[in-house]
Amino acid sequence: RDRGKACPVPSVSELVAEARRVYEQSFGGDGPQVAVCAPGRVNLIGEHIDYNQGFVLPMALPMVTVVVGSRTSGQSASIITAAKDVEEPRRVDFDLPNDKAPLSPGKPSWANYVKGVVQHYRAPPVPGFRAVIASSVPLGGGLSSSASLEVAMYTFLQQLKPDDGDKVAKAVACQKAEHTHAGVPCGIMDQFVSVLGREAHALLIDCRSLEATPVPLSDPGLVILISNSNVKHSLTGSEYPSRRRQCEEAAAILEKASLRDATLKDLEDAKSRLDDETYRRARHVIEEIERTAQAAEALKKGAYKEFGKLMVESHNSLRDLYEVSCKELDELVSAAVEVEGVFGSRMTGGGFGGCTVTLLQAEAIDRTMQHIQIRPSTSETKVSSGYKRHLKLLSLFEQHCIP
Ligand code: GAF
Repeated sequence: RDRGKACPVPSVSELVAEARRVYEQSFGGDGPQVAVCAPGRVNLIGEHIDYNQGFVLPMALPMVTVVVGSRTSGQSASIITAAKDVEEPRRVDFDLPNDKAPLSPGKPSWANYVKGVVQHYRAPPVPGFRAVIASSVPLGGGLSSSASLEVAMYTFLQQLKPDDGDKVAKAVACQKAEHTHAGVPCGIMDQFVSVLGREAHALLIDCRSLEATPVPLSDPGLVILISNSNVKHSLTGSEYPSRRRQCEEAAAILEKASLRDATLKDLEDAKSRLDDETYRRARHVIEEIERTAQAAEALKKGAYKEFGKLMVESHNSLRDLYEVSCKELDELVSAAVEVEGVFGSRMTGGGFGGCTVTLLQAEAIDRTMQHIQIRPSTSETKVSSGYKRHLKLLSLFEQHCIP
């Protein structure tokens, strides 16, 4: 594919057709009874803030994970992944958990997201099932491929055996699955927006109260561009947990329940009691929480220049203070902000690779993509006409079930 071109996102029906084909080939019979999907996300601002109980501003994407499948009469589950770039075995069979025998994580690692959701499903016991997964969310691209799999899987189980339908509790159960079965002590942002994201809106989430305010993003003159550095990130290493630990240590030294409660003055007063790294991590968090609140206000007013400036400040802070960026992400951001009509750009998600997100004027899209020489797997989400193409798709997220 040409460099500098956007790549098309497969539609939900294409993904369902692919999953259905694999299902029929592998399990035979009448084909799957149920098809569901859940979106990935891009975070506009508020990075590494959710586990510090502050504000984040993500939006759901037209890229989704699909699960198709059927209930079976047995006490076991069979799952196949048809997702791209999976290097481990694609099929896993396991016995369903009960009070005496919980489901432990194991190999292949992609199945741990599924097992975690089965373990934490809020209306146990889970009945027997067969399922196939397909996804258009790039794996390890920082766009929440794992949360979209967890939420799609949970939604699938709801179709087999309904729970009480509480959406926030659903997001929390999926987050728990990631903690216990994937070993990532993540915050709530990704699962929350995958469950509660709305079409043509970002979601300002208060990660302490778990209340969310939708912020409209439907200006036809505006485009959100996602650029993939093609550096694969993995949050299962030690960096993500160590950042989280440093934040907790800083909060304890500042005698606060979390860094959400700390001011810059609190931090400066305690500076002599913090090592330099912990100080810088805490400073990023305290300033980023403030930036996110300001950015949400700016977006509501259509003050895109101000929003863009805050995005760049956020990126610089993630690069210099929080140290979760990498050379490729820095280059994408520097290139993007050189283009006339670009408001701002930053890395998005956990970092160490993955994607950048850029806010720009719709008329600047071609020259921006050319200038930053987007890598082949880059894709574009237009909040204007391109996004509307996905309106139908996003309203499916609300039902979480494809007829
Ligand atoms: C990852 C985590 F899963 C989120 O909870 C969040 O902390 C994010 O990194 C950083 O903002 O996506």
